[in-house]
This record gives sequence, structure tokens and C-alpha cells, in this order.
Amino acid sequence: MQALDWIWINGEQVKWSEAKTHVLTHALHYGTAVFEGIRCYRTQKGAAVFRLKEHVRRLFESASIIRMCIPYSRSEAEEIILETIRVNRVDECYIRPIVFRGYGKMGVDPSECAVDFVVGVWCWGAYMGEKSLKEGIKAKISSYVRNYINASSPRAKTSANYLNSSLAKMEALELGYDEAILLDVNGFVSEGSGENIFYIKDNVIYTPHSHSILLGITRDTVIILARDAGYRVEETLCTRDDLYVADEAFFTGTAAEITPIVNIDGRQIGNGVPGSVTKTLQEAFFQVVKGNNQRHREWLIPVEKEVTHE
Ligand code: PPE
Repeated sequence: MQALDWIWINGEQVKWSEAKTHVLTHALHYGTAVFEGIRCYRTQKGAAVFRLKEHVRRLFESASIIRMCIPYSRSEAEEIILETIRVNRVDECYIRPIVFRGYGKMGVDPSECAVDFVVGVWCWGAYMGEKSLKEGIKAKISSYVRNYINASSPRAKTSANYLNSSLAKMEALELGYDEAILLDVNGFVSEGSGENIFYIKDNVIYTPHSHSILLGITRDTVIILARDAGYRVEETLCTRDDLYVADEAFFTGTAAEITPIVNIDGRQIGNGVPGSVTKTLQEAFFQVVKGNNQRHREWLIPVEKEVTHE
């Protein structure tokens, strides 16, 4: 990865190359961390962070689920994120706040360890390559089952949950696919290793109503944009067969944005190229994040403080 200049650690901007933590950090050993993935886009009115408030809120909810108290308010966290983008002087980037149990005491109980707060930003283009957005990708139903609700709280964006994702992703790549689709413990479709999933059948848009998913902010965005455009959107139980016979399918995520899926387990989806509904939603999504849709301007938080003329 390409280094930028500054990373926020516990109250100050630290030089990128000096942004280090102790090897006996609790989270390194036990996965006791929560994080976010947020994007900042270049718009006509300057750099803007997409749905910053919703991401920060989810960060705080994830922390609360794992009984970790963040030493800032939500508005302070938002300001720290904006400042970290400003000091790195980038107008498009991916933002990674992470809050973790730090150094203090080993053993599974983290309650005596410090809570560390870090914000890093870097430039991150298309998650699965520029081609994937245009041409779509091949996915595989994973042999790994998604994290179970009463085992590790999939709706919390915890580092520990990502072992499940890593295993599924490595398996998919090893077998020549681009991404994994995980089923939940009941055998219903949950999500990708780092994305939510949608499919389209007879012009209706479906997305899994599984409790074993991260409630994606891009998922929410797409549901709203699809309804704006007059589509019917259903949150439903979804089987692998529903996907196999879908007309279109796509992944959503901050990193993945809207990535079409054109093949699942060797079965061509629709015509084997990104479908028209997917392309319409992709276009609508990029219009919004780039600030070209006035209706949803409130989703874009400007990085530079707005100057008010009196
Ligand atoms: N499910 C999972 C498991 C997931 O990791 C993400 C985001 C989503 C759904 C979509 O959520 P949202 O970004 O709010 O629409 N995955 C993040 C991390 C990816 C990574 O490789 O790191 C992301 O997209 O930022």
C-alpha cells in the first residue's frame, strides 16, 4: 500500500511510518477491535465523506455490542476523521477508524486493557479491480458458514468476525473465483466476505433478510435509490437456488461499491454480463457519491469546513 503522511492515534496525528502499537496489544491476540470502512469522494464542491454519521454510529454500536467504551463522542469522532483526511491532503480516499483493546493485561478478559482509537486513510480504487465494476465477477458459495448471531454478533463490525471472511475469501480465490458468498447456519444466503448481496428476478430487487449479516450502509443506500427509481425491493430469506436462477446479481459495500456478479458456482447469471437494473443502480450510486444528486446531498459531509458568508 502507498503510504500517506499522518495517522491519528489516541489524540494526535502521528507520522505514518511511526504509527505503531505494542505486540502484546490485546486485540492482536484476541480480535477485540471494532472498525469502519468509509469512503471520501471527490465532488464538484470538494472532497466529501459519504454517510459519515451512519458509519460513526455503527462504529459506536459495534463497540457497545462488545462492551467497549469509545473515549470520544460521536461528533468528536466525526471531526477526527475529517481532520485526518485534511492533514493527509487527499480528496479521495478510504477511511479506516479502528478502536481496539490495547496493551495492559493478557488473557481473554479485555476489561483492564486500554481502549485505543486510530484513524488511518489511504487511496483505494475499485475493491476487486476496475474491470470488476464494468464486467462483473465470479462468486462461489463458500464451504464456510457465516458467523452465527449468538456466537460472534455479525452485525458488529469486529475484527474477530473477519477471520470467517478471510477463510471464505482465500478459499474462493484459491479455486479461481473472485469472491465468496456465505450461507448462514440455517442454510440461507447471508452475504459476501466483505459485501452485502442483492439479486433481481422479474424486475423485483431482493436482498437477504438474514440476521447473520452486517447491516451495510451501501445496502441501505441501494434500497433507497432503487425505491426512488420506482423498483420494488424485498428483504427476504434467500436460498442459493434463488441466486442460481436470478436475472442479475450484485454485491454492495463501501469498498466494493456496486460490483456486478455474472457467475455463481459456474452458473451464468442472466446473460453473463452486468444486467440493466444493476447498471442503472450503479449509475445512480456513483451520481450520489460524487454529489450529482441533489436529493441526497445530506449524505455527503464536506471535508473542508464550510465558509459561511455573512
Ligand atoms: N458485509 C460485510 C461482511 C462487510 O465487511 C461489509 C463492508 C459489508 C457487508 C458492507 O457494508 P457497508 O460498507 O456499510 O456497505 N466491508 C468493508 C471492509 C472490506 C475490507 O476488505 O476491509 C468495506 O467495504 O469497507
